[in-house]
Amino acid sequence: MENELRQLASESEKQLIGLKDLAALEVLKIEVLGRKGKLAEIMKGIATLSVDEKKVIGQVANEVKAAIETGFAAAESRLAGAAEESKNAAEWLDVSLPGVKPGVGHLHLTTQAIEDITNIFAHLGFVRSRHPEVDWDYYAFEAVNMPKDHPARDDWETFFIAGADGEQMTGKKGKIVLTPHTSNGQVREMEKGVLPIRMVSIGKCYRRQASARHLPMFHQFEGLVVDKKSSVTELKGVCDYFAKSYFGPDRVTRLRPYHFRFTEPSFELDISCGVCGGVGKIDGVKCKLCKEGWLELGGAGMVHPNVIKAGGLDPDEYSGFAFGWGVERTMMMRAGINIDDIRLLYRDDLRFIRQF
Ligand code: FA5
Repeated sequence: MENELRQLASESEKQLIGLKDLAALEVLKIEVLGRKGKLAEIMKGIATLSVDEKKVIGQVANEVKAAIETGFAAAESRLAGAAEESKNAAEWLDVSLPGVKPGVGHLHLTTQAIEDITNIFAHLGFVRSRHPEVDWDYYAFEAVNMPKDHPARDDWETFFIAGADGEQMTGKKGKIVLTPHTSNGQVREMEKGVLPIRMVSIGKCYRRQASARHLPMFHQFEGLVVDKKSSVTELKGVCDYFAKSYFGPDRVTRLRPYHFRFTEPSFELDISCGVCGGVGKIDGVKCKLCKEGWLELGGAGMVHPNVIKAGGLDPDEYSGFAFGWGVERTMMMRAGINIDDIRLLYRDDLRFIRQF
């Protein structure tokens, strides 16, 4: 029996040396030291021994058990160390290597233009304001002197909003529309009752139009000044300041007589062409961009007395001027941004967007 015990000790010592991992060690441990393991099997025989033999064998058995357990503990710490080392090797990380930089985007060129425009007008004391994109047709038309059924409304090719029943939605101030111009903000701003007004309202506008020069959704910036005294000279000064700040100090503007229902007198504002310098020709050949030296920026004029009245003010006491220009068209005119189809701006083509 003593031999059996000593043999078990040397056998398990050899087996422990050959073990590859902790899982195999666990299996061997149950096989040798488990309740029904080899050591327990040998120990069963002790019951058949005499008292003296029991003393001797009992002592040998204790020594062998302690030796085997020490062997297992040593093997366990060796295998655990090896496991830790191979895990570290697999997960090794050189923290001194430069990291992978996440891509950083930039503002869309329309957003850049809106920021530039806001800042230029802020220098003149214009405060940015916002007015609804979904509005009653009262503010988009009637309030700005375009009565119901007036044919001029057709120029604003408007989207009307239908309810779930498919019928036109109406509210307390008329039909609900997607506002086709930012001029809906004129009377809304006056209704706030804070005077004098120096507002620049920049927002989205919607029209049933789509072509190389027309977007169904575009942005306008609407300037409105209402004060006790205001003049065409001031309007021209503001236009010049904007043109020089946004396009460059060499650019000049001109006001060309026009007609809008909400301004009187009304103008179209032109800006001298940046390509031919306002001459209309380059080396005797017609300028391809402007053909005649000027590019159209948008509408402007002195606020019509009926609009002042609609805003709850007395036109004998207050007057003002207003202008409304397209953000996209203005931005496209700026030197370096010559694109031949305005719809490119919103096609989400990153090859295009990343250029600006
Ligand atoms: C108006 O919308 C007037 N409310 C402007 C105004 C305001 C005049 C205040 C006087 C006083 P118009 O329809 O011309 O005007 O549009 C103004 C500008 O918006 C145009 O010059 C153009 O730059 C831009 N625009 C108009 N329709 C589109 C479109 N479908 N896509 C892109 N830009 C457009």
